[in-house]
Amino acid sequence: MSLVLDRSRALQTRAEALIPGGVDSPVRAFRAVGGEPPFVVRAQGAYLFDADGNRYIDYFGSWGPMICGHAFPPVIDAVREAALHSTSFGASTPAEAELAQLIQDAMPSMQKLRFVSSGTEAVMSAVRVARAFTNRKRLIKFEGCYHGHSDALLVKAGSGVATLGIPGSAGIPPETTQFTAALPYNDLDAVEAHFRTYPGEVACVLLEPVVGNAGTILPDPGYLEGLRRITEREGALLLFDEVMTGFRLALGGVQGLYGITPDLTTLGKIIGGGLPVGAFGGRADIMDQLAPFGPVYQAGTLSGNPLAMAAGIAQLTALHAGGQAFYDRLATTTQHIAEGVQQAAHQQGIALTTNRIGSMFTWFFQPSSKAAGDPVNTVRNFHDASASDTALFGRFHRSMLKRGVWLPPSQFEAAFVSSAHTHAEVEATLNAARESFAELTAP
Ligand code: KE4
Repeated sequence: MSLVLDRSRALQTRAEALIPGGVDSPVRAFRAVGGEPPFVVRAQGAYLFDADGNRYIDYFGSWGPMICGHAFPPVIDAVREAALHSTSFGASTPAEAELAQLIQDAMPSMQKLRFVSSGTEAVMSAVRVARAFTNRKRLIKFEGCYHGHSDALLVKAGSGVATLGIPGSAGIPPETTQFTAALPYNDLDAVEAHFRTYPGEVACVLLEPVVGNAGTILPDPGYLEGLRRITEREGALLLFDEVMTGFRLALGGVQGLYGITPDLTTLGKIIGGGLPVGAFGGRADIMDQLAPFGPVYQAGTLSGNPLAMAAGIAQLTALHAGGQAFYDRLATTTQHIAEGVQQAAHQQGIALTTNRIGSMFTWFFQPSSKAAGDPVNTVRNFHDASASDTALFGRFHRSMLKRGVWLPPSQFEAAFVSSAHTHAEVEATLNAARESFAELTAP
């Protein structure tokens, strides 16, 4: 069985002549999994369709935004209607405060917030305001966490940096990252030690409260509470980067699930309904440091873009209406998919363990340290994740792709399920996995 990708191959050749690697974001190039990336021409519900007419069940959902499935009618209608009135004004619009209210209703810690056009911008801006508010320089991040590609944060990052094995990145002077410490996730002692070494110098501790960019990794019981306690004691700010988890795991994000109030939060992906939106926000006394009234400069031509606001309002309105029942259904579908494949792997002698929470999951190709019955969430940090057999993951990815299942093209990414994934997609995915495992173990 092989995939016909003739038109995608020709499109790749054309793209590479104009765009580095033929991609606008490195992870799309399939470097970590091998094979040729299909070029997508349209998507609907749980499905992607490529230039050669192949159909795939989508498990990366534009890397998170498509929680309601592709071409979600309320989003499409809202964007179509907004576009009739022009596509950008560079002036304030009613929609910005409307979307901000939908966010604040779900995450009351975001007393004030500002929209930007990407998650990278959101985290970069939040770090700047944290440094200004505390008058401190040092940052603590965690290995495997990815917070976008701003210079100071590309230190032992996850996602594409981990995928491509880039230690940081070229082009970033060491002077820029000298104040950024990357500590092991789920290790409070390491955080305590850093504060002992640099008392009064740490502006903020930032993390993905549930990690997605090393694959899915959950906080140990007490970990987030410990970070909150330490940062409060030390006068440092706690920044939850919920660009991926915001509105993904619950209406109130990880901070709502775990009952932790961060000082700052960053969002993206879902709040834009697939259009370019990021947001950063938190305590009003911190956010009021921002221009035009405060001393911290931050700006953006397309920040609060009317089409992006319309898409975000439509998607978040649907999520608010769906409530907990929406997220419960997502979690149930995800459990069937993640655990069904886990079981098939065990039955067919493939070493695989699953980390899963809500509609995020990752199959790590490594032995499960738990009994086969409950092989969930045994990978606790990036070091654990790095022990995975990435070559085997690559073979699995290629095998599933030709069977019409498109997984995120990296062991160090989270997979996502949408409300458009139904029993039919679950069964098709399990069948494809069983056939793929048989192929991987064939003599
Ligand atoms: P963007 O600048 O890509 O919109 O957001 C950066 C970002 C910040 N924080 C978190 C927790 C994120 O997950 C991201 C971006 N996530 C990756 C996927 N793991 C984006 C995919 C890509 O780089 O193409």
